[in-house]
Amino acid sequence: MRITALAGGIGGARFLRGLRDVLAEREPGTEITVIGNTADDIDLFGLRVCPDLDSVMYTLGGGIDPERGWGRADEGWRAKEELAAYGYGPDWFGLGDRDLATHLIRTQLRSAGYPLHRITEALCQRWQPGVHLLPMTDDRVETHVIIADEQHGQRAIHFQEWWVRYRAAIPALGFQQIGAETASPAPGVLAAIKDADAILLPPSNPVVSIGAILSVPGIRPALENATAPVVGVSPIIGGAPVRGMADACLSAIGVETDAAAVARHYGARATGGLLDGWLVAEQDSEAVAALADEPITVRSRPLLMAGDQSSAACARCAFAESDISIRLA
Ligand code: FO1
Repeated sequence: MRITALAGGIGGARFLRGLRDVLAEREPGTEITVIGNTADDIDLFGLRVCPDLDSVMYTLGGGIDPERGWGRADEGWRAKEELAAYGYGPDWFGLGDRDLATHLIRTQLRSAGYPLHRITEALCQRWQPGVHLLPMTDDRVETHVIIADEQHGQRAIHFQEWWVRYRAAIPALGFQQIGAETASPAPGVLAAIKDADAILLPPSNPVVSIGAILSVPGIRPALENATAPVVGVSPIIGGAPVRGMADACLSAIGVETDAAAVARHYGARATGGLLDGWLVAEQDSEAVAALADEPITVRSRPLLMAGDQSSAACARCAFAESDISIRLA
């Protein structure tokens, strides 16, 4: 069986680890392809940092710091301290000593002309994540956040500055995926969608993660025309994002922070959107009734992931117990 998932960072990575473990037990031999968001990527200190690809690679490869959900376990910060001692910024983005090795290798291979999908493949040789991790594109696409500016009315800052430096506390007037209009899906991305037996939208940020992946020309139409059912998992539980600040992103695009509103934002495949199935947390079971008029199979399941076991349970719900999985069987 072939499963394809679009994923952002921390929440998506934890879900995918659960999915991989559930499928290894229930559907041995299943191939999982992850199309990773690269619009969070940033150039810092001359290095190319790919946060969402690295969160998936480290989380599934066993190298992640479990509390942070990003960067390496058992990390040191000597290089960061030294940069700060030189007064060499930015100091708001922490590059750990172990994590630096990944960015040094990626930057060196990039300078040698290797495309990001090949570099990601090379880095995954060490981590063996148990999925085929693909960047959404080999081209440069970056999410920039439009904020108010006293002098110029509006200005754009890099997503990471908004997210990490300002903790998304500055109201976002909009998001732009810079470069998306001329980007192409990375080799293998469209085939992974076309050949999938099931396509999953994990509980990643619908705007700056899933939305960024959909901004790459060709990817949204491929999903709309895919033969496989598309099942999404709500990133909103009890009216709030499980982690991260998806509410700050959703409000910026005029979408309510609730499980039904996000499903409507993705749309039903039968009416030109993306979803055949939508899983909401038991705390949001009212979303099942709220979406009754949408041609989407909606189920409420225990989705809250805390620790490895529950992310496996969440994935089990997302795949093995929904009506969609029965159609898949
Ligand atoms: N997130 C933070 O909140 N603070 C940081 O200093 C930080 C550093 C960092 C370094 C490498 C990396 O791969 C991720 C890092 N992140 C940090 C997380 C990152 O901002 C988010 O994982 C994604 O961009 C959003 O999903």
